[in-house]
This record gives sequence, C-alpha cells and structure tokens, in this order.
Amino acid sequence: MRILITGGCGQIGTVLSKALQDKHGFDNVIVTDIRSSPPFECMYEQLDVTDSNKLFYLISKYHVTQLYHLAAILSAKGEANPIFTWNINMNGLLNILESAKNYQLDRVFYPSTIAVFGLLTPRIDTPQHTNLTPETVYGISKAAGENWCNYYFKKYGVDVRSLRYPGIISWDTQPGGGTTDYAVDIFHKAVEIGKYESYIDHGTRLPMMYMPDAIKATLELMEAPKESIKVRTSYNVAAMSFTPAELAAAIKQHLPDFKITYQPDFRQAIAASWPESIDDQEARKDWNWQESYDLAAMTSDIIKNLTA
Ligand code: AKB
Repeated sequence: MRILITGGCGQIGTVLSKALQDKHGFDNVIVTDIRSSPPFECMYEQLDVTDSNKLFYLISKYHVTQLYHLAAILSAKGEANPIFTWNINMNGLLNILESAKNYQLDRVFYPSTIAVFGLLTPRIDTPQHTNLTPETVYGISKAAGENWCNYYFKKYGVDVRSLRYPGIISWDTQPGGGTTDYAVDIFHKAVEIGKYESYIDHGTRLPMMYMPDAIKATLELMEAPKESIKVRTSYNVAAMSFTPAELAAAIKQHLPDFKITYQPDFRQAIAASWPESIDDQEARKDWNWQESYDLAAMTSDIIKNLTA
C-alpha cells in the first residue's frame, strides 16, 4: 500500500500521517502540503492541490494506491475569500477524484464536516439524510464535494469514503481557520495564563471529537470492507457535544482558578447555524463506530499532556 496525503501538515494531517506511518511503514506514506518543508519527519513533497499535473506526477512517481485528501480552507478563514476557498476546496477535490479514476486507485478518503448543515437542518440529533443548506463557502464546497464523491463512486466505481467531522480537538497540533478552534485554544490559554476570552457565546452547543477518536474513525472507515460502506456521500460521526461554559467547567475541575469571558464575533453566527448534536447511527451500524472519549476523559488527557 502506498498512501499520499494532501494537507498533511495541518491539524489532522500531522497526526493522521504519523498514524499511517506507524501502520503502513514510513516509506509508504507520502506527505504533501502547500508549505515548503514539513514540521515532522516524513517522505515529503510540496503540492498545491489545484496543480493537477504535479498531483498526477507524484501518483506515478510513488506508485500511490490510496489518497487521503485533507487540504482545504475551513469555515472562518474561508469567509475572507469565498472564490479562492471554492477554488481550493472544489478544484482540489476534482483533481483527486480524477486521479483516482485515471490511475485506478484502491481507495480515497475525503473529510466532510458538520458545516454542510445549515439553518434549515434539524439542530438536535441531526439525521444522516437531511437538508443541506450551509451558510459558509466552506460548507457549500463540502456539501458539493460529498455529492461529487457519490457521483464518482456510482459512475466510475471510485471507492471514495467520507466522514462529516465535528470540531476536532487536539493538544499537540493547532487548527487553522475553523469556527470550532476555540475548543483547542482554550486549553492552551487555561494552562499558560489561566484565562480565556471565547469568541463563541457561553450557551452555543456544538458537536466535537477528540483527535484520537477522529484518527480511529478515519482508519476504521478506510479499513472497512467495501460492501459495508452504505453511505457514499459522507457519514455523520459523533462523540460529544458541549457549550463553551460546559467546557470551561470541565477545565475548572483540573484548574480551579481558570476564568472564561465571552466576546462573540462573526464566528458566533456560523456556530449558531450548525447542529448541537448529531445522529450517527448509520456509522455505528455499518462499520461499528464507537468513540472512546467523552468531555471529562478528553479534558483530563489534554491537561495532563499540556502541563507535562
Ligand atoms: C471548522 O470549524 O471550520 C471545522 C469544521 C467543523 O469543519 N473545524
């Protein structure tokens, strides 16, 4: 198996690349990203995902059999430049799908997001199949991307698999440009300076997942037998949901002097358009999804690691 990852130096890409190296061997994982050099040890190539020639060249050069397409511009950052975001998110994906078709790759992973949902979607226990009217260009591109994945599967037999990630929380890698980034930043500020000003209001509940669970879900989905994958747009996956106030209370259990204040900005409206909780029964039924961390277990693990 030869794997190529795009966006491999990002928040999820960094951790996923290392997990894939451990599983499949260092030399079998080709990490790519827009930056000129990687922040960790890996087989590295610089790649702009809109450059299809370079992508096709790398696939032939390394005899790639699987692609993990993580490169994307996220919800908050994407709003600053909608057309640029659409170009990266959409044309990047189309290049990946075309290369999977032309080189007959075994499998492709495409991350989607809770940002595909919008104000017309039921916000509690959001169903797998429901209204997708996203409010951000990131959400629009991911909703379209899910449908492209389904199209390439049905029309060309490309085995592309996808998850709708909730906010992903990590302590050793930083997110870049998302609405849920507050839930990462808060831990660093709590440990470093004992206080945090949240740009999301105290009562806004969002679905979240700890990084080890996100990696587990990704690897389990990619390893599942082909016939068990019934959803070819993107699977809902859930682990926990909380508000900034509940997260602050969980942090206070470990750092009693921690203080949180609230100064909502433009990201509040994005968060308010997303679900509070997700119904992920199909993932649990089709490929046995089961999370390992709830809010308390995640908080204690992150604070242990950051204080160490
Ligand atoms: C974001 O906030 O944009 C991402 C996401 C939920 O996809 N973390």
